[in-house]
Amino acid sequence: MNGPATDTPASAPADVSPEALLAGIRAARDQGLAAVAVAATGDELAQVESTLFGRKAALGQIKQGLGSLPPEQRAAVGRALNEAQQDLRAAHAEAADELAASARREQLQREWLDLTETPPGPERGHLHLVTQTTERLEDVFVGMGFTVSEGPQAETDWYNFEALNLPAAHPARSMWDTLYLDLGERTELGDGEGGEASNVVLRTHTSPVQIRVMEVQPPPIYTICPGRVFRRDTADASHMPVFHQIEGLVVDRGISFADLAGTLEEFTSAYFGKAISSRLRPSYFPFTEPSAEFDITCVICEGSGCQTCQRTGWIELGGCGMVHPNVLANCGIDFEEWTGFAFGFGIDRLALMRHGIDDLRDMYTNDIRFLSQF
Ligand code: FA5
Repeated sequence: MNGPATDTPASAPADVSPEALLAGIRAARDQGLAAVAVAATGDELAQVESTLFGRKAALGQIKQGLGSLPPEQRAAVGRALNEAQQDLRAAHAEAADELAASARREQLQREWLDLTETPPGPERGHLHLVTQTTERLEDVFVGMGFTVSEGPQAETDWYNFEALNLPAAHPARSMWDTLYLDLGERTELGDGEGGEASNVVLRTHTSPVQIRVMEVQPPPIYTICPGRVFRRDTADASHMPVFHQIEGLVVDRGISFADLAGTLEEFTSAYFGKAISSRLRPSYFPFTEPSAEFDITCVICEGSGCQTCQRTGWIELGGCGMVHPNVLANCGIDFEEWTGFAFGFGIDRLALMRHGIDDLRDMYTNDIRFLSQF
């Protein structure tokens, strides 16, 4: 493409008669318009601009010669000079607009994306590993006769702690570093038995759903409560501040610790296969008595001992125990007639173990290369 026609700018005429100056102005204007017309890029136009309006511009030099004209001739030449300059400025501005618009059109063409395009077969999206795990757990428990219950993620102090036999001064509250919500003027969550609005927390476990179920459903109760929970934990390989738990609750006549152990064993082999079994270790939870930790055979080494299970052959999955009589009483259930058990474990850690994932955080960085493996 030809470069801009500015290589030989019109120069100021040596003759400074009005006629000569007017002729010089016309020549400079025509040459300038031609240069603007052939500038094909923003850079070329910028070059033309400095030639037309810079210090050495032809019209500028002619202007300097105006002073030597007699005053009565100066006005006409000056007017012609201004008009020529205005013509050049207008042509330059129009060319600049056109070049910018065409650069934008080219950029859009280059960067055009078809957002309706779907990637071919195997790259299609699928459920997140944690959702898949939750759905599988639900299937296993529903197959064992459990229903599925849900509760709110923002809970009052009553549901998250007090009804679960954790009164305000109970030292066990320190087991869950809690995130409290500032609701300002809103009080609807804090009304009634649920406590004050300022005592609304992001639930620290799924156990409050037990209370909500027992409040409205008379026994017998066989239910599981999966859901998202929140703690003031710093993210590391085995902790997240937002994670998922699944709670199990059974309340019926004559329920014993043996039923709890049998249910957890049944679940373990249904979910992990026959090679994996469960065991209970004495522990403490304020809402169950007696309480236990629920371990399963290490899924990595199948019990022979490895780094993941710290050579014990077992991995801790969650907590469990017989529902404390105070908890049954808080929900209006006669603990002389009914007994029950409850358990709760972390879904994210369960998925981690089942798939031999090293670091819990990998599940939440949303790297498609990681997620597409599951
Ligand atoms: C509880 O939350 C009890 N509500 C469980 C329970 C229910 C006991 C019913 C008795 C009866 P714990 O704080 O241990 O217990 O948490 C249970 C499980 O949640 C842990 O075993 C672990 O698998 C998981 N978990 C706890 N903190 C985190 C975290 N920060 N990130 C991921 N998983 C976690």
